[in-house]
Amino acid sequence: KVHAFQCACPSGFEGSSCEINIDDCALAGPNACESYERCLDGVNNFTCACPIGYGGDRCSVEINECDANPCKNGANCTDGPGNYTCTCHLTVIDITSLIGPKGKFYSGYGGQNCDEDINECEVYTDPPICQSNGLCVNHDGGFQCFCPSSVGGSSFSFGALCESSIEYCDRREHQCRNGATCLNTLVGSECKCAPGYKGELCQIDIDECL
Ligand SMILES: [Ca+2]
Ligand SMILES: [Ca+2]
Repeated sequence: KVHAFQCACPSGFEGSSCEINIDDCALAGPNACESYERCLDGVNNFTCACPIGYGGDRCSVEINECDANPCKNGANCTDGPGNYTCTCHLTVIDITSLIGPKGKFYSGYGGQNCDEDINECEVYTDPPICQSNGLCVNHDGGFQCFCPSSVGGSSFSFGALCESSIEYCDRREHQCRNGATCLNTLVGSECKCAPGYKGELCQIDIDECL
């Protein structure tokens, strides 16, 4: 009888000299990973080369790309297959009731990750975001309108967008007293006092006895 020998192979190998690295992917079958083609044979095990967006030992886990918090400044994140979508949180300023359908403005951050400042002063030109020829100054995450002191001579503008205007004479602090008449002027207003009164607001009762 020929002297036969048999090696006790370490696990993962076979063959008369244990020279064969067992194909663990073939053992696991066509669904070893997401597919057999993505299976990488190892020694007594296999690993999976997952397609983008999938993970886990068998690539069966759909990665939630939103877990890394890619969306900034209060934006909502929507997970997708291998990607994500940010919905930016924008401040809506609506003055359509004053200037019509073009009077809806969006302020805040834009871009794919909602981390890029929107330059509201440049984005909005027709009409500009600041009404009444107000000066627009952009800043990170917002903007500011500096309202002109005079609109059309006798009124001034106010509001976040300088969207409102009011006659100087309607300003509460400039209300004339004691039956005086308010006159709008180019730089503000003045009070035309009734007889017997004086002062900026005609608040002083003239003492005729002096
Ligand atoms: Ca995903
Ligand atoms: Ca801005």
